[in-house]
Amino acid sequence: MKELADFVKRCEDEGELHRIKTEVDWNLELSHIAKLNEEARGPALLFENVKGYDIPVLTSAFTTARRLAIGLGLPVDMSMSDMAREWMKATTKELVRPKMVDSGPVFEMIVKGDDVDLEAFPVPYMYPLDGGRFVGTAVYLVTEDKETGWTNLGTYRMQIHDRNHCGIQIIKGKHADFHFNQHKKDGTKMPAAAVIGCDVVHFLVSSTLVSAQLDEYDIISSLRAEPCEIFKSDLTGLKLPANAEIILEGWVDPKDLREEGPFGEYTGYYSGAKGEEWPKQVLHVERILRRKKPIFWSTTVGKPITDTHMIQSLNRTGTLWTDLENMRVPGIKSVYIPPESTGRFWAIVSVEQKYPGHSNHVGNAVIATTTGHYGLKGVIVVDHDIPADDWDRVMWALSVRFDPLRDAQIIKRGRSTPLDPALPIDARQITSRIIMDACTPYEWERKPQEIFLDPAMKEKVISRWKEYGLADKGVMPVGKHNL
Ligand SMILES: Cc1cc2nc3c(=O)[nH]c(=O)nc-3n(C[C@H](O)[C@H](O)[C@H](O)COP(=O)(O)O)c2cc1C
Ligand SMILES: [Mn+2]
Repeated sequence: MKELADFVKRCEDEGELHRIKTEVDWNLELSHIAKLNEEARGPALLFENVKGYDIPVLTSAFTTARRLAIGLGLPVDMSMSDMAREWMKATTKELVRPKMVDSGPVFEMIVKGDDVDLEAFPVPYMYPLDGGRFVGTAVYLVTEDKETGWTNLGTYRMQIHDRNHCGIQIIKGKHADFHFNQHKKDGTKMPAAAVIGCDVVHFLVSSTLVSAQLDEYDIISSLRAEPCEIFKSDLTGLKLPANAEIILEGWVDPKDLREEGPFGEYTGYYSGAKGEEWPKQVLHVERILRRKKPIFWSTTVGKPITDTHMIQSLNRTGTLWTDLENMRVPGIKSVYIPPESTGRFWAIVSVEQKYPGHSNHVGNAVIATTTGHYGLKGVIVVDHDIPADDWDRVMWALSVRFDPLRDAQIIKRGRSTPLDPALPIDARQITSRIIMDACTPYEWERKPQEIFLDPAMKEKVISRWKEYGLADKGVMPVGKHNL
């Protein structure tokens, strides 16, 4: 898969795409259709007739595990945790490097100077109290490190201010913030480009906590097991994807900071109310590279579960697992950051214990990783018989293997996210965390006796299952429970 249209086609082939041909307004209607569709776990949507525009809008691309699997080129019935395992495997080998090319479909149309108009695209207005139209949701910003030449891809929301300016919400400590600070120090403008629509893996990776100095193009190429095609821009000098739909190119002036938002965020609350947040960077768009007939990609945000939460769940589980693997923490069986936790606030890890305190080692390791040290509120560790993504059994473990006084540890200070509505609006830099160890202590000599079925009788019953007439009723003896 090389471009966004390849994903759309694969979804269509799998019955996972719906084309909306009736006229839809970009002003609230489009986002409300998408949100209600996502609540119902519906298909990806391609809005082909957006009022006033002849460019289609793609939403709900990744609302289900099935479509994430399609996007990653994995078997469609793979679970989120198993997909994250594949992610970990692909990114803990020697990384595949991108390939430099001279041109690509994104050069079909070049719009410059006074012709630049961000409202030429069918940008949705999403929630009633939003501060404007957000041109960047399924977007990534490309920036470069002045000292090391490291190229970074990061997904940061972008709001249209006017024809050729959009605000960017780069949260402190994000990689584009590192690059911005270099320019702020020198008083120079930062070259930057916003990419909207590309091979879908680009977006999965740009919204991922890949470690600093690691080039996201390498991760993209490694997940695809094929070099992605990039070119060096003659305008900004940045390395940009040749197969993108739309690229907004220009620069960020350290002196031009403006209010941005509010925006109905993935937490289920608005963020960026007037006067309540820090002023945000602005992309001055000098040139637009685009296809003649691009697909405009947008993601709904808001309350879980939308495709934003599914994306975060998958890619953060992937990077957390990669980090744990790189730390050589033994015995990890599965890892999961549930989309219900907005795809970021809670992690669950299953471990096969091999020494006293092993499960605690895992809990502490999680919160020391790049993913786990940022915004995470809690980690639940379970024994190896419980898959991390089997919530029913995780709750069982918290009920029968967990003693709060012994097994919970509160860590008082850690990096938070300014979007966390559980923290006071003027004190969102730091959060506490909890480690909940729901494993039976390894060192116990007398362990409680767990119930299992008689293995021979279980086999016999399964072999005679049809005779009992239960199969005809659609009841099959293969639950996920460890009986
Ligand atoms: C749909 C979506 C929107 C996001 N919006 C923002 C945002 O506005 N600001 C931000 O700092 N991070 C945002 N994130 C999270 C970042 O993309 C993520 O932290 C990523 O690691 C940033 O790239 P970096 O690590 O290279 O800085 C968003 C993620 C998703 C999936
Ligand atoms: Mn990065």
